[in-house]
Amino acid sequence: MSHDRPGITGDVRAAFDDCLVHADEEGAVALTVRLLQDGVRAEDVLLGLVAPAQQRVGTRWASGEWTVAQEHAATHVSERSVATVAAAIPEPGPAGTAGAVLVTCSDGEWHTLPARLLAEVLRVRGFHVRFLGGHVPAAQLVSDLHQNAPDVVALSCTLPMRLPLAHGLIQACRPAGVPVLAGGCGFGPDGTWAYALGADLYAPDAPTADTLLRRQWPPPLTGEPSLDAGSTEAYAHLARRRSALLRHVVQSLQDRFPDLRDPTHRQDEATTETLGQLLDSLAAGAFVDDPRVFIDYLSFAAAFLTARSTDPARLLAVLDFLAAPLSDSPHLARHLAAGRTWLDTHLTRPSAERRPATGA
Ligand code: B12
Repeated sequence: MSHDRPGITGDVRAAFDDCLVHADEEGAVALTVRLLQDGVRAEDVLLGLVAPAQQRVGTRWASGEWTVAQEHAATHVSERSVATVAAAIPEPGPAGTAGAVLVTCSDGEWHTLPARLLAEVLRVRGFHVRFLGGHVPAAQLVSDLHQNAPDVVALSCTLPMRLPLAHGLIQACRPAGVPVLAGGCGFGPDGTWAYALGADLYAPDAPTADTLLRRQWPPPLTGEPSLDAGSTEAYAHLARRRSALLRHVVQSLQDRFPDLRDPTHRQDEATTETLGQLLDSLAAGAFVDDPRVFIDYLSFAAAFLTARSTDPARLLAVLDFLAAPLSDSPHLARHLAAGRTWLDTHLTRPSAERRPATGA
């Protein structure tokens, strides 16, 4: 995505960043209003200012420079700015004169800002947009489809670990005959996983989405999932045992690293959440049969732990604890081994300290 957009100068970017750093909502809103009054296009504010600033927020949070609270405050400021732009976008003609797009995230997905940016750009470009936000279960989506009859569902996925749930949403649109346009980093490089799940279209960004939608409107229902039975069975195998596996890994980890035990149980919650995400990433990787999903999560987790002064080699121990219970699924064992190889190669710990892959 190009950052060089008319009216979005280095000074403007620095001023907006400053608003994010200081959680200055009023300053961000005033800056946004001024840019629009100066004739900067709404789309350029959304994609040339807010989106890249939000990506920098991600870098600051992941590197430990910012706390979660700072990230939340900054994201809220970005959301205020998007809302300010949205309020200035003229409504498209009456319903029926422009295409109707329903923008949604799958369940388990709370990254609503990327979807909202898409929604507003499509609105600027003349579509009628209905925005459902984050964490939408398939049954709720279907009921909304019946009530509001959109021409297209635009599905945003940021976390690859939510791919199986995104698949549920895509398939839920089928009986209603509504095509699905997929987008967001969670669908992988070039939208590989969007097509595997049966999406009809994939676009890496909002302008490309607009181009694709206008090329053939409404888009035909061409998507066909290409998941093999072994992969979905391996996913289901892990999903069925998720709770028991999670208990086993949390317990084993706390036994090995007593500092993780916390009498107030506050730490337990964080450990359980992280390990749950690790299991979901392994399951999602098995589902689309691509080791990059699990490796992508391990790479995030290793960087996240390192930035918070926790030895990322603990991830190796986690994979060891999973090796025995998952050895009955060659599919899952293969994805686990790929993750272990990645950690072995990328963690800079003396190899003598590492435990063998089978040492559960
Ligand atoms: C803000 C944020 C959050 C906020 C979200 C708030 C909100 N209202 O959106 C909160 C705090 C909820 C959050 C939580 C988590 N987050 Co977060 N988050 C971010 C952050 C910093 C910014 C996201 C964002 O707005 N990006 C800016 C937009 C503009 O970029 P974009 O996503 O590429 O979207 C554009 C295109 O992809 C496209 N697009 C998007 N959707 C669609 C859909 C269609 C149809 C189309 C055509 C196009 C399209 O258009 C968008 C606009 O240009 C990112 C860092 C980052 N670099 O993005 C991490 C990030 C996404 N989060 C991450 C993680 C890990 C998490 C957590 C798991 C953390 C945790 N340990 O709990 C949780 C998961 C919560 C959940 N279940 O969803 C990781 C994901 C890593 C991975 N590969 O799995 C990231 C990348 C951070 C990092 N540096 O590692 N997060």
